[in-house]
Amino acid sequence: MTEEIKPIRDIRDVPPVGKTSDDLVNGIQRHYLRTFGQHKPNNSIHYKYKAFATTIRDRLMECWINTKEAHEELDKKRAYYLSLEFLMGRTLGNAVLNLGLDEQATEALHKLGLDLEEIIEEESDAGLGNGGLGRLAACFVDSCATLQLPVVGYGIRYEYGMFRQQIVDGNQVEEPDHWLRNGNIWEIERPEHTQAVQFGGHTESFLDKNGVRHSRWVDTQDVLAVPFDTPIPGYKNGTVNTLRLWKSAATDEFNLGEFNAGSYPESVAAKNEAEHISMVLYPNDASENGKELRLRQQYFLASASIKDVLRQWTEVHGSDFSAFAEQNCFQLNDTHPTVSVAELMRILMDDYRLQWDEAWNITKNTMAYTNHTLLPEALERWPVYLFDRLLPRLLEIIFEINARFLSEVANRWPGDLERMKRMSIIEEGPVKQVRMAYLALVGSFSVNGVAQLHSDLLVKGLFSEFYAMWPEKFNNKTNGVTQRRWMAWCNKPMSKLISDTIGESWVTNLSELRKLAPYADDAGFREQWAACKRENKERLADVVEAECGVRFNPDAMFDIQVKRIHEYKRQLLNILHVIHLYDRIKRGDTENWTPRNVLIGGKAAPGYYMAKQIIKLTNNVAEVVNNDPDVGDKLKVIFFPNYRVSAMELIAPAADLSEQISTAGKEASGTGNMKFMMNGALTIGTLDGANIEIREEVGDENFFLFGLTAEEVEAVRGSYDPNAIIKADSDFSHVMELLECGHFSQFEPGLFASIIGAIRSPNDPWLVAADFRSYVDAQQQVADAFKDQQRWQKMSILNTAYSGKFSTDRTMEDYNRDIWKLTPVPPKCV
Ligand code: T68
Repeated sequence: MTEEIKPIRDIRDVPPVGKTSDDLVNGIQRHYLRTFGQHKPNNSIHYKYKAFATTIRDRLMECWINTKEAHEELDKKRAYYLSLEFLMGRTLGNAVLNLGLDEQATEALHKLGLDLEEIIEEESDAGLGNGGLGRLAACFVDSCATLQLPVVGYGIRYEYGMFRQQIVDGNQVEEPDHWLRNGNIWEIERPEHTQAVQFGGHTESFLDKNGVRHSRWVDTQDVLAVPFDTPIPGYKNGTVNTLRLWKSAATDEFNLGEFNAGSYPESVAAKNEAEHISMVLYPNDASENGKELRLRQQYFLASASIKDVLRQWTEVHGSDFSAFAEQNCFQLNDTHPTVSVAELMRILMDDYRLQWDEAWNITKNTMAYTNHTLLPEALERWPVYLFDRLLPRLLEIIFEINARFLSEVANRWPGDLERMKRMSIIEEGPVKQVRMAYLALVGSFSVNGVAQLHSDLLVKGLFSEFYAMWPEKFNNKTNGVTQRRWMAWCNKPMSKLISDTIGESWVTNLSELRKLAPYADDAGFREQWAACKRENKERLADVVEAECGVRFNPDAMFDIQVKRIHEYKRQLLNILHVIHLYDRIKRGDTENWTPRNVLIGGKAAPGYYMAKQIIKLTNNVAEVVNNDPDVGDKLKVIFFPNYRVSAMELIAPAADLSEQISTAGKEASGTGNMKFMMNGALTIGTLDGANIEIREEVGDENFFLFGLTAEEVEAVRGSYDPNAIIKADSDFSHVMELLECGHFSQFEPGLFASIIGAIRSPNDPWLVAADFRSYVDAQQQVADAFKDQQRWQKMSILNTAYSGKFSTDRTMEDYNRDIWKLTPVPPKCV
């Protein structure tokens, strides 16, 4: 008797996994026993987390396969989001939410004596990003899946993500973030799609058999790029998109080819060099430091991702690239993956023998570039010598792109050599540099900023000469955040109240929140709203007490500034205000006082001295304020350590006041501002980045505005006299006296000299002193408004109600309408 053999051909031949709580219980038990080999009950949460997460992952697999098949079969246009950073945070809770398994999961875990929140806490954050730019990429892929857009995220699978921040004696200490230590349930290795990436070597030119001249890149040292895929579920729609992250690995030749048998240990050690590429995320959010490893990372991502896309293309279309640009779009997340422009040219010409013009037409109609900063020091440049050593063939191509581009400039502005110098992709000087932003501008069909003001300033300033040449390339795409994570998941009490009041459609159509506006006038609703906020504040207060040993009174205002520590973001201005409040308390000026809890959090780049000083100052001020019996509950201050995505999930829902106080014209957009607004916080802010649009949406009367405008900031330079400002303002003088007499550094006099010097410097680019008075006055308006809780709750409700614009669903629709032009693809047979 021969048994019938049933090969696994299709996921649909396998019985589907059920979605009842009992199905989940069975799944958890089965994985606990059979996948993880656990049989005795024990106290460790580790395997319970893994068994549960695997059970949830099972429910994504069919949809993942169905989505991929639909994309392949339809063979429609696709977009690729190329980003050195994807700041995903935790995956489990979001997967449960998007699968619509919230209730069943809670019930299943309850039946097993487990608690969902406790299990969720076991997961490490995937901290593969610095801040806004990386988190934006994570929100984008979430929204693309919800909109069923065929978009793949491509990034690097860093072994170590953003460092863990410890505070020791008030100072930041960085600890490596080995986030993969306990494994990662969510990734699936795809060794079959490994790509080789070349480095080093040199170029040769040769004639083919038809006598046509070509180039090739030879004697290279190759590194393997191994893809790991993470599922990105849409919200209750059967779509599961893919985030593909590359890990570097040594090739076999790396070990054997270059070393003789006598130096085996050395040859194995050489593996390291290859494996270093994906080892660690660079923790600088603004200024680049020109490190070779960083350029290796950038090319590694660009090359592996483009090859992966071309592999899929040629499987279907062979070497016919005539429709490639119509069907593919690469969105470059800042200049970091911009070497892609040259890499696509190289492959099309050297591997597929396309002529320059043909390859260039494809390339420049395929690439789109997003800029995230106006700070000139953050614009990437790479030394030509480094490019030449690491990527000689790419440098040749960049030179050729530049030569052709400059001849266009010369045709347009004959004889204007200075303009050519300014616009050249290659910057002349003692060390020649490749200007990556210019390469991106020349090589893309679309260039966008991330908020209206930012996009306007780009075309007026930094990129004005390119705008004069190609005005049609430039556009704005105001940022957003995903309301699934930043409301539905992280703020359960408010989400429930909102859904009970206006229905659930806001989860996929955030503008529906407008329907809440009339309820702002309903006292009963305001009371319920306040109760939600209070519950969230209590939850945060408990964590703050456990982490920092300071008790926040949940009735006091929660005044919050969390973001990377940077001078332009002006955490210092916030601290000056805190010192001013402290000074008032000490002077007995506390009539009609509004008690506040001030929370500041964020990481400083490890080499950024001033940012680290600001952390130390915050901690020292907190120490004095929190331990002064005269102060009591009137004012508490803490520095929240190790700020990260999962911390924000706790913090945003608990905020009353959102601090968005950057020097106008410096913050490209901000996205934390949007999370706070959505969660019913009021903003105190400058006319900077997306604050402007937030204020437009919610109305002037529901926003606390202060400070110079971007234009005034530019105008004040040259005549700025901070010492005169301080002298003329007795509140400010008191604050400076406290700082300067060493009140917050009693055992280390002079500790804050550099901060004091920066505030008093006529060259302070961030104009802290210029905005002090207007900030303190606006803070007084905030305090007065908070006293009137009816009014405050009304404003809070309206902030949520008018936050609809700031969903990444809207942002992605904008990108798709103007740049990508993709057709949504529903998965096969849902
Ligand atoms: C941020 N940029 C902007 N950069 O500062 C912020 N940079 O205004 C904006 O909202 C956000 O991008 C999203 O558009 C960053 O976060 C980086 O993190 C970064 C990382 C490496 C190198 C340079």
